[in-house]
Amino acid sequence: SSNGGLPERDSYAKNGFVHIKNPHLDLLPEDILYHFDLGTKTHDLPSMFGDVKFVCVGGSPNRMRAFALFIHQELGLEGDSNNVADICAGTDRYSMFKVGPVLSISHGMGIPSISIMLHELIKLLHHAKCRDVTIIRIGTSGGIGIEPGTVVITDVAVDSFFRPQFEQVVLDKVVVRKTELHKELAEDLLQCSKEIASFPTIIGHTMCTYDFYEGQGRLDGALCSFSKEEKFEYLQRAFSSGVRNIEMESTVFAAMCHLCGLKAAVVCVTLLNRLEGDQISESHETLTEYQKRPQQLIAEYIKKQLNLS
Ligand code: DUR
Repeated sequence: SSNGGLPERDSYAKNGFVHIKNPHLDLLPEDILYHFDLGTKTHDLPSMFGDVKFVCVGGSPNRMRAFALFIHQELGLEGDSNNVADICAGTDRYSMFKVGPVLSISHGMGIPSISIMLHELIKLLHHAKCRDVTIIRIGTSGGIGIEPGTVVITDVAVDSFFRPQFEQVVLDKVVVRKTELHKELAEDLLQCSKEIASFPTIIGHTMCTYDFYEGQGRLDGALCSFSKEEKFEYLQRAFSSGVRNIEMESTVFAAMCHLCGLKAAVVCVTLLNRLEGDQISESHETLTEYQKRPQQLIAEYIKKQLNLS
């Protein structure tokens, strides 16, 4: 083979480049990544981002800044780690930080928000000619039948009907896309967690919904149109089908990364056990500690990949 005997990448990008499945894009004289406040005419994207190998995304701008600072420390990089600048400072939609080969970006809450970010991120990686990029969502979630603080590595992202698919409305048609994630990457991450071993980590299905309250069977929203019994019956059925946590971004993340040939994983900590309640009532300190767990796991994985540990 032409790639030095390495295994074929199957659906993963040829030559390691991302796939841009849009014939119209080449016709643009300039591509403005509006929500990042970046563009192909205004910024030298290859020199800014060409060396990126790991992209980590998560909901909150502050958490993704904290992750960038943490990675800076962990990789033992030069310079003032307190001085990591927001590349997207020109917009308050998303925040972006770069430390060596690691890009850390916030995506907000929910499918529409992460989807907009991913369109522009994938185009950015394309314009910058990045190769062999691994992308990981590090997030929070509600657990089903597992101890709060458990980290769930997603094998398959499923929708509210427990189907491994994402439905995108395109014009007035529904396009159904697979929500496959990278199996080997999930296994490698689980192996890393065994080496750290300071918190429980499992592999399981992740359910992705369009809402935090009624959409996740919560009884404590402003609206609730079902009984307590119906809630438990639904969550039990989710558990029986293999779902271990619920969040709001994984299906579209898996679908888009898969189509564009990015090696992708979803790693979320559970903030509560939904069979015990709906409100997130742990102390601020406990929640902060929980949210560091996916970061520690990914830092370990990145160090291993870079031969730093
Ligand atoms: N999240 C949930 N459900 C939970 C806990 C966390 O969806 O029970 C995730 C998804 C969303 C944000 O981005 O965190 C909502 O708090």
